[in-house]
Amino acid sequence: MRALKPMAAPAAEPVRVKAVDSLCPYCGVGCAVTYLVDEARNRIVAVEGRDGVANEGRLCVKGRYGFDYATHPQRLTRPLIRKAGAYPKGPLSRETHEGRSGPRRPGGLVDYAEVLPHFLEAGWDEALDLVAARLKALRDAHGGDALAGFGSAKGSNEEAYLFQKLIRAGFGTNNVDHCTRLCHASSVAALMECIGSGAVTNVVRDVERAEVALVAGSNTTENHPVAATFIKDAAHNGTQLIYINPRRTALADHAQVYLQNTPGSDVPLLNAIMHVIIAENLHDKDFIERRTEGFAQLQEVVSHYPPEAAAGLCGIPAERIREVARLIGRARSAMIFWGMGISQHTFGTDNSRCLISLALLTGNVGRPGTGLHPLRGQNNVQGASDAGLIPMFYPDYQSVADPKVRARFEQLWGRPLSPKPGLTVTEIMEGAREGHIKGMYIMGENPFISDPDSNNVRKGLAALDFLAVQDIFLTETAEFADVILPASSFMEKRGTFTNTDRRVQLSQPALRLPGEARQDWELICEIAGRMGYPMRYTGPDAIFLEMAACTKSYATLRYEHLGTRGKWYPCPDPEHSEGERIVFGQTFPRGKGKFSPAHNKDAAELPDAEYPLVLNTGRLLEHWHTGVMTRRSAALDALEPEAWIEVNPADAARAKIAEGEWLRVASRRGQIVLKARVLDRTPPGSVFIPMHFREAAANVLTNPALDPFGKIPEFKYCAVKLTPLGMTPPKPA
Ligand SMILES: Nc1nc2c(c(=O)[nH]1)N[C@H]1C(S)=C(S)[C@@H](COP(=O)(O)OP(=O)(O)OC[C@H]3O[C@@H](n4cnc5c(=O)[nH]c(N)nc54)[C@H](O)[C@@H]3O)O[C@H]1N2
Ligand SMILES: Nc1nc2c(c(=O)[nH]1)N[C@H]1C(S)=C(S)[C@@H](COP(=O)(O)OP(=O)(O)OC[C@H]3O[C@@H](n4cnc5c(=O)[nH]c(N)nc54)[C@H](O)[C@@H]3O)O[C@H]1N2
Ligand code: SF4
Ligand SMILES: [Mo]
Repeated sequence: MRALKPMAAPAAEPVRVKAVDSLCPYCGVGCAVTYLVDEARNRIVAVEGRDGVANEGRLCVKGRYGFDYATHPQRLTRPLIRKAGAYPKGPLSRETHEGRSGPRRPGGLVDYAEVLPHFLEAGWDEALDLVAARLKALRDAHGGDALAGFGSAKGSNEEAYLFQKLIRAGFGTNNVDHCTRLCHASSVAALMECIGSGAVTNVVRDVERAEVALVAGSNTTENHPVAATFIKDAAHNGTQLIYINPRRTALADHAQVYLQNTPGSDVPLLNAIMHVIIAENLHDKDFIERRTEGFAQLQEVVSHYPPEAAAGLCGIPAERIREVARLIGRARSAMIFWGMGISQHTFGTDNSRCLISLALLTGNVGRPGTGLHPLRGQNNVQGASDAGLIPMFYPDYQSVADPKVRARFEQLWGRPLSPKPGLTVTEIMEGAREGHIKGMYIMGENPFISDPDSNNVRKGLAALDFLAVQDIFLTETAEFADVILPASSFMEKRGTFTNTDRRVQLSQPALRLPGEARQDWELICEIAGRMGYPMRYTGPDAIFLEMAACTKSYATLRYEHLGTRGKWYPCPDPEHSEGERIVFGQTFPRGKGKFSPAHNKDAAELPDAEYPLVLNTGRLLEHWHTGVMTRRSAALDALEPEAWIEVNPADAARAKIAEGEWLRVASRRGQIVLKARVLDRTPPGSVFIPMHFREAAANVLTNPALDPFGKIPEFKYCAVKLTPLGMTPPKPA
């Protein structure tokens, strides 16, 4: 026990606080924190960074001040059942989603007063029986493939493992997916194809040992802020930082070379860089010979991209391309990081293939200060994928279509399993619209706001015969639900979480559950049992043991050895080792690394006379995705309280748009209203909208067109037009 003055209370009396060593609940950096908890009031009073391997005491504003969502008065505390006849389903407070956005509700939260009257509070047995009975009836009448589940990268490995097990063994379908589909699915598709593993090869902090670091399509300072501090430190200590992003975000200020390329032009830019490296004989012939295949194909494709030709496509002068190629080609070690600006395109897999080719071409894998690092987003998106929350894979990326693998899992789980790979997030929503997906269980995701083309998602969610949502708040998605199950937040649970570095770390409960809310893992088991598939565990450690037994990369990990600092997987020695910081020094999981060259392609929807601007969407430091958590955090909400759109000064002048003016933004799919910020960070011809604000949700506008390999939507590119509406807030229509 430590004595500490609480942040908020004006008490003169010191409050007794307990220190709980755990993790930050937000991003994939996986910072280690200590929560200082007032146990009597069940409140976190302060957060301190601790000596985690990923953060060494450092925290960003979310880790430090974003904890209070967990004790927000709107936490769900009792199960809710939709009243008979409370239709039409869907956001009852629908100010945005049909173009009627505006300042009506500045807090930007679901209006509980408007929504709650459509639901009845229920007891646990009643709610769980209803969920199980309805899902079971749909399964028995239409087959398992009429059901689907979205699991959560905000939950632990144990929760992800149980969730996919319930869907596969209990529902009888592989229709289980999660937000990785909207995130790095294309990167993973390319990594699996080219090296045979989707996880990072080197940890973030290896950047300290890199001569060159290339960061592409990542707003690192806002989205992986603590990782960015290590990249910035390296840049100040001699690492040559190359930064590729059409939008000039803060990392550009620390880069040796900043390349502000045309949106969607990474393939021609990277091909031209590789063209120069080969032309100037800077490629690593020994590495190519020993460790790769397909070099001739790469050579052929990049021969079509001399810098002078590529310059016209990517907007970077030929001489600058040569400079960058020489920087990378001559470096003894170069490390590559990438984010959503690479992955979220209809050619996201091609973008990643080119980055992988660049690493293979220059022999930059498997050594200190080299490697491939797709920066993973959610605090447990790496772990949720490892645990099998993916429609085509059981845990550890073992194919559901492989009869031998399937037989093993049938034996382990005691049920016949479907040999058919399941549908992805976006395909499931389409299936709901078409009527062949009839029932869903959504845990810890908010697809109505996070999936592309909200007006179409609305049709899918509303068409379901039955929807159960398990969350900590009544989200926009939960407004469509038939049953809402109040679950545990990060602050209330114990479990393992795998960060972007493959570091498996243990969380500890800091708070007691509010009201009658229950642990996520228990709810999954309750539903399974009531559907006739008993799942019984004594706690998260027992679930972890079962998962580790069928997940090779976790096989040697045990709760009792993880300590307060966790371990990297793969971890050869259960007792002592830290795990592997760098992998693939000798060989790749697929044997040889494969060059998979790609030609330049256009985005699915290009600007034209009617919709002349390119829309780029993404994130802000202070907010988390659909805003459910961070807009309920007092400090974070105060820092970024409302929606805005970034417009380049040249476009603003042409359209006579003033700073702070209200704009209508329309695409072919919908329209929203928000305030203009005139800033030259976004290049002329493009605008940027943060995705966090439900009252002006970016996804009303976005294009659901998919990358053919990763099935990821084109969140980073569609065509929009702006209409200025003056300085006074427009009345909602
Ligand atoms: N504060 C905060 N942090 C987060 C999250 C959050 O919601 N809020 N979410 C987490 C999650 S799940 C994820 S996946 C990560 C995402 O982290 P990032 O990958 O940084 O994601 P985005 O903000 O979507 O931005 C990606 C960048 O790509 C750029 N870009 C757009 N088009 C192109 C292009 O054609 N080429 C190139 N080279 N760049 C382009 C954009 O301008 C933007 O700066 O963040 C994680 N961290
Ligand atoms: N336009 C546009 N759209 C995008 C993107 C973009 O860049 N642009 N990025 C995409 C990406 S990369 C991602 S990852 C997705 C994210 O999309 P989502 O995963 O749908 O977004 P979140 O807001 O993180 O939703 C998390 C939900 O989990 C709940 N939750 C939090 N903790 C717990 C818990 O412990 N238990 C339970 N049961 N629930 C919990 C929260 O209340 C919230 O409702 O968005 C995608 N959508
Ligand atoms: S960098 Fe990520 S994990 Fe670290 S404090 Fe910030 S949000 Fe949390
Ligand atoms: Mo993500």
